[in-house]
Amino acid sequence: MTVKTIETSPIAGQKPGTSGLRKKTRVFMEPHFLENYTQSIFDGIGGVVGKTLVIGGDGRFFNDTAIGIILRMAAAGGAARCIVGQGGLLSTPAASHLIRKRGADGGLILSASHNPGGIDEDFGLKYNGPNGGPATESVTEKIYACTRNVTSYQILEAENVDLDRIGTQSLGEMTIEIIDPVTDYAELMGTLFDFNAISALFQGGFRVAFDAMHAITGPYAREILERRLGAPAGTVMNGTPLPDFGGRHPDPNPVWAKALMDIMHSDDAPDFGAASDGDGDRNMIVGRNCYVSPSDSLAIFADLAHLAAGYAGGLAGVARSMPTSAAADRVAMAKGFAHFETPTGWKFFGNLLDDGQVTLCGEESAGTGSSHVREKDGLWAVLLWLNILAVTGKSVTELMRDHWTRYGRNYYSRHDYEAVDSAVADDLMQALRARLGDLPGTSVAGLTVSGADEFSYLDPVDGSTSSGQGIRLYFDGGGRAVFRLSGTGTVGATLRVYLEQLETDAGALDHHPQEALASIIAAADTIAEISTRTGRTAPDVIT
Ligand code: G16
Repeated sequence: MTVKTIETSPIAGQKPGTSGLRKKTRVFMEPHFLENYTQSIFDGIGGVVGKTLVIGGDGRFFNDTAIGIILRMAAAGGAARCIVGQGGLLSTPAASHLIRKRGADGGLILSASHNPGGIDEDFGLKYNGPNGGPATESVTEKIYACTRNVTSYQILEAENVDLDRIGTQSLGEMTIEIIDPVTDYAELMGTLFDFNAISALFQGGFRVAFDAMHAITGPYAREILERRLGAPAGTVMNGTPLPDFGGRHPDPNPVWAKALMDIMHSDDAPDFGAASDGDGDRNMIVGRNCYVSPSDSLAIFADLAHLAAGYAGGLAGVARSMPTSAAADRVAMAKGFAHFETPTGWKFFGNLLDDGQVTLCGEESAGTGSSHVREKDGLWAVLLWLNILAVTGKSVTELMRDHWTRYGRNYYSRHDYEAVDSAVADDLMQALRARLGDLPGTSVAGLTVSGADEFSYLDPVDGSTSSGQGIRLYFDGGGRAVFRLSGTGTVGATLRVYLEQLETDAGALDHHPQEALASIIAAADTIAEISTRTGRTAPDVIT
């Protein structure tokens, strides 16, 4: 088998976003596109000679072909070993766990997460470091620099690897180990949660509906919920991963998981509903007639995670992304542990987790996780909820009501305007930025702006600074609106507007969030001139 060196030249548009590089699948399939980016990852991390890499993806269209190419390039680059999920499948949290458990030098995860899959939809590739977490900003910058200078890549001339055959095989000098993608992860979950208590809950007739959205968590959820915990067959819906996710958008929110929302709001609703996304790191939690916002889910965990064996010793601290509501902060302050506010992107939690400063992390974008891996983890969140429900004997609705009564309710919503013309979105943000100094004191929609700034983060562990991380408006009365452009879309720009209002009046905890936030929504629209600049009269997605 010979190593071929292929001449190439930089391809524009290979700047990684919030979580790796995401593009239309057809773009990834263009000549040299995947190869250029893979070579840039290898070069950006100082080469792969003698290294062990974990490789897997969410099974979307092009997953297996791309893994074949990456394996031949890793072999050409001198990697010692690649650990690959059978069929090329690994959920993002399972990949993170494997990197850590096997002491690997890093991993390549193929996914565009919650974005739809298929030849005309989205594909993505990201590098995770030896701690199992997404590449830090500095590594990402190095990779990006390499994409702008790449002149050639190396690839082994060889037959494609059989990704379905468990066991080891050789590719040139490199060893490939094909493993079951579920086993290690399922065992880890068994160490964190009281499986007996959750089993007993199921035996008592507690019913769960888990929507795997034809994405990666199907096999994991079937193994853990149905086989190990004894939930009835059929608990896991849409459990077979499909290359196009069955034509659905594998994003676990009330819009894209509407079928589950309908079940949970029906007369015969199960006790607990949950969904996970394309690569298994996001989660949606729904009780009977009770949607739990991701920010509230993090706050519940901050309050009650100690009820699960893995967290019985208490929490070091909790971190949330800046746009996430402050509900978890209120728990941390009441209980006396640390809380942190980071930019959007799981990579920003890595240092705090590695340094032992936090145990739990969460984001409004349907992500919660803990120090057990360095990614957010959809099934982990489902199991922690089930563990808490089993120990307390309460329903989701009762737990939420107790929580709001004790800590107050941070009414919260995110409004997304998708596929906005990029120049229009940039202008909107720039115009807002230019007015930050003038806005305090102005009144709009009956609300007075009390403060306005752009979020900048100083990492307390490595001292690095990340600026330009979202524009914040604060209103008298404790309300907040945040504006930022998504770093995960593939078409135009997605404007995200995050809206929050704290309510502590016990008689006002049951409003619909859109009603409770009506004034802030109106003020945000007027101040940012959303309708006039974009021509949109309503958001495309409300979470
Ligand atoms: C990724 C990141 C998250 C981030 C989310 C949304 O999630 O890992 O940290 O919150 O994107 O980012 P943005 O608002 O820039 O679109 P995932 O699940 O897509 O990998």
